[in-house]
Amino acid sequence: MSLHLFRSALFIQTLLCCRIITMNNSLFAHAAITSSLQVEFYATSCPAAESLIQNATQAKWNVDRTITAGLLRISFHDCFVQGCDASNLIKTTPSNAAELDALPNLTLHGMDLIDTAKAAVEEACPGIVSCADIISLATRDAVVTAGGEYYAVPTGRRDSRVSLASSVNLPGPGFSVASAASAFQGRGLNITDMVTLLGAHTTGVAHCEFFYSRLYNFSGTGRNDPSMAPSLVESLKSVCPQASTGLGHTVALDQGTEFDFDDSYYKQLEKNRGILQIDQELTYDHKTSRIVKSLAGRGSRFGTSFGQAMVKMGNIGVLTGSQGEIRRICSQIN
Ligand code: HEM
Ligand SMILES: *[C@@H]1O[C@H](CO)[C@@H](O)[C@H](O)[C@H]1NC(C)=O
Ligand SMILES: *[C@@H]1O[C@H](CO)[C@@H](O)[C@H](O)[C@H]1NC(C)=O
Ligand SMILES: *[C@@H]1O[C@H](CO)[C@@H](O)[C@H](O)[C@H]1NC(C)=O
Ligand SMILES: *[C@@H]1O[C@H](CO)[C@@H](O)[C@H](O)[C@H]1NC(C)=O
Ligand SMILES: CC(=O)N[C@H]1CO[C@H](CO)[C@@H](O)[C@@H]1O
Repeated sequence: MSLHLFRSALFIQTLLCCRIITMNNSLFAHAAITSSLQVEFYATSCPAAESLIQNATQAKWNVDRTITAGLLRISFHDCFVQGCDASNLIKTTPSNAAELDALPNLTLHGMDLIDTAKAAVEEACPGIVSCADIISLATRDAVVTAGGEYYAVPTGRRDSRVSLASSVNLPGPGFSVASAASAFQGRGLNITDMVTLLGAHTTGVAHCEFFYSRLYNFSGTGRNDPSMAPSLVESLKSVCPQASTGLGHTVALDQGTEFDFDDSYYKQLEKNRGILQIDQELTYDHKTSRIVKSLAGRGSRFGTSFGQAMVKMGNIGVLTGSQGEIRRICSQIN
């Protein structure tokens, strides 16, 4: 049996963190097409905004290079749940279990920078710049600071007044390529967009819990995932011992250049050195393997393509005009 057939047989392996996608696909696809965001939306209403956000991001990065990964993951979780409306920054209150209460949030970080940047723009121009736009702009700035290519970020998003733990419905690390692709499709993102956006795994880390079964009991076989390079299996086992429980330690998602925003993630996949099952699976699925090859290869267009895909993701379900609000504090509805 070919490795490909073997792998596609395992299909959806849901970890505790992730429920199966049940979302109404037409909901998000519509919003993605009708976006009315524009580059430099704040040019007259708050001309210093982008520079203030960039400076705050740079200052943070100077002391903490993990901020790039933190922001990228915040962007992904924001846009994929109810649209890019900063709904995942809201703290839970006694009367509302917000998105942050859902299990996939557990390891989100970087919200402190959003608060710092928000405080700076509120001082310059109160009540003008949304938290949702700050997420998008700071993420771009952090990508550029880490060596990625610049892309202009369309803005004009407004912040949601709703955040519900029960609406968190993200693809999980054990999803097959096909099920992950359908989660992206439901938000108006095609399979090329998905492979390109997963390139964000060129930076940041994963906790042992999310790839543990690939080391010790891959799809119930009692053995490691045969598609993982044996040397990587050994080194990951030493970081994630079999007896450990809970989230445990972390390893770099890109075993090449952890903090550089580059195409090394795809090169590692080509060497069977992907960390999450969904990462490695991209090289085995016939729809995605060629995309990985081209992003890993000479003349890779990853730099430019990533920015374009981020702009596309940034359109999902946005609130504009008089919808929602401009939050005064990003972690609280006004
Ligand atoms: C099928 C889609 C995806 C799945 C299943 C997935 C899954 C995961 C998992 C399980 C982790 C490890 C979390 C932890 O241990 O703390 C992770 C980390 C990360 N993900 Fe994804 N991800 C997906 C797509 C994306 C996208 C589209 C982006 C951004 C554009 C992204 C950005 C990141 C980053 C930067 C990290 C590292 C976070 C950190 O170091 O704090 N992911 N992802
Ligand atoms: C899904 O969206 C369609 C089109 O907007 C709508 O007619 C249908 O009722 C929705 N289904 C659910 C389960 O929300
Ligand atoms: C951002 O930092 C640069 C370089 O230090 C500085 O010239 C610029 O004025 C800062 N931007 C704002 C809006 O303060
Ligand atoms: C996916 O969308 C991108 C950007 O919108 C487009 O350039 C590309 O041709 C599409 N790819 C597929 C496979 O549909
Ligand atoms: C591996 O997983 C299978 C299926 O979930 C389970 O029945 C088996 O006990 C596990 N083996 C070990 C060694 O944990
Ligand atoms: C950062 C954050 O708010 N994390 C929350 C994620 O969800 C868990 C469990 O529901 C909460 O206990 C955390 O506080």
